[in-house]
Amino acid sequence: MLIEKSRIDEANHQLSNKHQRQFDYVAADVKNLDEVIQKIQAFNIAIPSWALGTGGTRFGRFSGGGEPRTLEEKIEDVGAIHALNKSSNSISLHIPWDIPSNADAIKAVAAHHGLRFDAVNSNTFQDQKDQSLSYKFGSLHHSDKAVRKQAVEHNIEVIKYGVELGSNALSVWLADGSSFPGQLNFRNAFQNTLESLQEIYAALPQDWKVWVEYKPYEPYFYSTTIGDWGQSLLLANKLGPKASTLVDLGHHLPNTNIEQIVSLLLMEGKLAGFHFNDSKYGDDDLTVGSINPYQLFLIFNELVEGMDARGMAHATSIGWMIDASHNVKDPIEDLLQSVEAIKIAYAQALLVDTAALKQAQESNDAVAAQEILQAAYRTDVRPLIAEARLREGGALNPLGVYRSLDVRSNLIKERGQNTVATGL
Ligand code: RM4
Ligand code: MN
Ligand code: MN
Repeated sequence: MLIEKSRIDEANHQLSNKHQRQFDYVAADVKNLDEVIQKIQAFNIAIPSWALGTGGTRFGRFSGGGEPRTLEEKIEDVGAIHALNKSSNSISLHIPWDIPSNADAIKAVAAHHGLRFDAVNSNTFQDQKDQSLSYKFGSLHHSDKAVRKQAVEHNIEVIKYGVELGSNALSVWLADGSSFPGQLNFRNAFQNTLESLQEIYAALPQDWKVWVEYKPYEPYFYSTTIGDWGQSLLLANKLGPKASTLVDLGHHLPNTNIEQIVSLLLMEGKLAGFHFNDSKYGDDDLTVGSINPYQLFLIFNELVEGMDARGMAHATSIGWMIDASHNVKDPIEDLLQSVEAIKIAYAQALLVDTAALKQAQESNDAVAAQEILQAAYRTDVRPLIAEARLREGGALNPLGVYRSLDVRSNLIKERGQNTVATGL
């Protein structure tokens, strides 16, 4: 369903006075206001094609209806999100959940909504119907060379789809691991993974990158072959300059200092991409910022500081993507909330008084450091983000417009109550 610009303008008109009041209040204290707004305007977060349907757990799945039945319909949903928030201008495909049968036609649908294709993702954690060998005991790390070869070939095929769509990165997440002590020889598993990734690396086009994602557990519960950022970085360093590490916020054991990890990966020029979500316990894949928005801010503070130290463009030098699952909420509403939370944390990080913080660090003034960080974190930056959206032609209140236009009911009418989207 296309969201007409006139409906957005109408809704914005009604909120205009209130917005102006709130904007003026916060803007008065922002140094380099125009630069800050422009950076917020430029910052986009990719939407994964697998997150537009209802997610499930191993216990069940409760669909809210109107789920996209095809890749085209998924693109339409991302188009609706982007029309409202002007901050989600790309989509990331998971193959084979979403195979573009006609790349040109799919590209045209995406372009119609102002979208492009972000990183493509391979899937060697599930067996497909027509597949000859099983991934039950892993893929790129498998003890059997024939299974490794099948998984390598799948990744190379995913690159080919990506090339047709104009994407330029392959994102690899492996479920490979073990559930019981003694099941695996860790070194062999690592070496096999490295060799398989080397073959995939050799197939990357000139301007392509490969992003190596890590995860400490699940679906296997004793070991994961790429279990943490050290193992991912080790692989990326051995592979070469086109390889780097992808950080998924949910892929850390509780209380891990993720902001320190991103700081060091940036220092090494090895932070490739980001999967945003939030969690209380593990890879919960909850709405970004719903559990621990302060941690998200601290991560963004390191991201902004680290990217500035290397002269990197915030919006484009790292792949920003949501990787979440929606079991309870309407997926589109959940994604709108996630994008908003990311932009809030980013805007707050832009407000940190970096010169004062540096001084506090050099004089070991922990009190001042905390005051500086929390002054930025406690600023209500929502009017700045709304203003950036307005300047891009989006809605002052995306969620409000989505609800007042009753988009979900229309999608249910159009697609049906019991449709099932491919994905998680
Ligand atoms: C994994 C990981 C990957 C994602 C899959 C669906 O836990 O986060 O990035 O592609 O889930
Ligand atoms: Mn992920
Ligand atoms: Mn995950």
